[in-house]
Amino acid sequence: MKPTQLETHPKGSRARILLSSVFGPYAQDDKFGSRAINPMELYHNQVTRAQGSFSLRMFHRSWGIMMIQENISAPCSVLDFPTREAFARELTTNHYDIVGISGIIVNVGKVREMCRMVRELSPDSTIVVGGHVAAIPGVETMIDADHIVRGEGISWMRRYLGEDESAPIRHPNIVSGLRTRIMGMLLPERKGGTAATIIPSVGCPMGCNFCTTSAFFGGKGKFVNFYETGDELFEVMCRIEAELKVHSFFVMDENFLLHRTRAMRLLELMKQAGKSWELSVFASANAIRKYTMLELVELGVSWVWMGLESPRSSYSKLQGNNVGQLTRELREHGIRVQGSTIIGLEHHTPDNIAEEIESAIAYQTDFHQFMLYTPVPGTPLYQEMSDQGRMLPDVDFADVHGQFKFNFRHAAISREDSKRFLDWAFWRDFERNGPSLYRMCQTILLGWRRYKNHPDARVRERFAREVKKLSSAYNAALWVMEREFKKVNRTVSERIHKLRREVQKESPVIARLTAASLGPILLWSTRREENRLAKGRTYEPPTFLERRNWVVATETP
Ligand code: B12
Ligand code: SF4
Repeated sequence: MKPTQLETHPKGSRARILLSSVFGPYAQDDKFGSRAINPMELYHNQVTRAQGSFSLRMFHRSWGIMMIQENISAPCSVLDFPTREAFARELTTNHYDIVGISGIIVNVGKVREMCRMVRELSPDSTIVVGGHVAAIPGVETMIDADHIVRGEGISWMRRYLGEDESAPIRHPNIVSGLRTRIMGMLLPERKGGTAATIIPSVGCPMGCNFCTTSAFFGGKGKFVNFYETGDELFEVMCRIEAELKVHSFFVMDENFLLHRTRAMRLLELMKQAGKSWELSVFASANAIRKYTMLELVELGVSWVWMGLESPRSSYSKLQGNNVGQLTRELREHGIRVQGSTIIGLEHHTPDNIAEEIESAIAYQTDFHQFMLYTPVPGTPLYQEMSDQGRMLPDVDFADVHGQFKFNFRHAAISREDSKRFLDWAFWRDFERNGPSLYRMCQTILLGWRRYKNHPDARVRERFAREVKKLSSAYNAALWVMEREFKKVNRTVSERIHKLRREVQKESPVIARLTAASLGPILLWSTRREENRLAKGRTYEPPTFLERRNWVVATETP
């Protein structure tokens, strides 16, 4: 390791840089730390994983390295989701002065292997490792890197290249998801069909004790804003709207609504310009409560990811909030809710855990993530558990992702039982509430009925867009879900039937026609998918290689 005082790279902005995510395949067990239960898929990994062919499957690019690439003037390649062979090929077919590797804690084995490969195949390269993997105490002794970067990476890389680290942040055009698949159908990827990702900031000032993103970017009271004002954000969104032809944004900010001044200014500008945008946001209950439902609807909030930690826990983000009522209200206003529940909080015991899970499920959120309470290196919780001698010594970092078993000694629940309770929570939510796609359809209908005659044309337009999908493709999906869910829970199947009838009232001809024409095809693909999944089919993201400032590099050796 080099001394902590950072020296600028001798070539400065002329240095050639490779930024890579860790290698796949991911959804399999291997010696580098891939795990079959930890695929590179957000929903199937931790939200809809028990929903069989109804699980929402999609991939997301590695946005951290895309952001860094966009904000440096050095010639830079981004290699996303490589195989080991593709990484080796890139190292040997091009000469790189700097190789940056991005990983999170579960990936430490892969980061180690990639550092080894760089030393062997490109020995003159400087190795820089960033992302959450850097939070592991003593990581310097686990991997052979020259620099290990903790926290925000754009400013670090700019500093290392001798560039202006406080220059405005340029936002890359990011299509939020790719290769989306549901009920055995791969959705077509047409321009503008998928939301764009916007990253206004990293970190969260709430500082919940288990939260790794908050801790990594400074902890309680701290975060890094890329765009301070609503004006800056609006400008970025307008540009991306025009370039990607989108009107829907996935706002990747741990607690977007917490920054009310910025959000309200954004709303003002959206109104002035007549923007009928849809925003998917992460927000804590206390932040959501800073807004009226109408403000949220006008701002285009159509999907909220919200922690539902047990009412008996002491997290300040929940203080004074009746989360059940809030969830109901949001859905009644057409806002899809993705709840997040932690299994294995300090007060959980084998006697009360089922009841706690049942009450979380009773909120009837559209989507529900369950995660094990997990002390992750770098967080206050990890420190506390280490101080108390409660961390289990032999747990592989590849298994510390909250979807397997406890990595610490819980006061009342065993490691084996932690997995049983977690798996049961996913199953029970599916069995009692039905597929998330069906719940989403319910929320869309509620929103449409409430706002279809709203005086603001932007709001009407947004709900009209949503209901169009509901009465066509989604209605065909409802037809299939109603049939297939009889095997799981007849009562839910009847509820789906009722919803379908309601949808048909809104759009009698189209809804009937699509159910009759598309329904049987979807039924066939759903059953085919069930068979494939039963035989162990998994999905992997494609590899991306993107170069920036590359021509300049070849002209100025
Ligand atoms: C999108 C996402 C994913 C995507 C995959 C993205 C990908 N292509 O790898 C999906 C959904 C598939 C995913 C999966 C998982 N994820 Co995830 N994911 C995220 C999420 C929501 C956003 C990441 C992001 O883009 N952030 C915005 C960018 C700008 O920030 P950033 O990536 O941290 O990058 C900055 C710095 O870290 C740094 N940096 C990053 N890379 C590099 C490289 C270099 C060279 C340098 C210098 C700097 C640097 O600079 C960047 C700019 O400041 C984060 C939460 C969050 N808010 O960050 C969780 C998060 C990263 N995921 C996490 C986890 C645990 C997982 C899973 C294990 C799932 C699970 N069970 O929870 C799996 C693992 C998958 C696998 N097999 O590897 C944790 C990581 C915890 C940890 N301490 O390691 C996070 C922090 C969520 C959380 N709070 O628990 N994830
Ligand atoms: S409110 Fe959410 S994002 Fe913020 S610190 Fe707590 S868990 Fe993390």
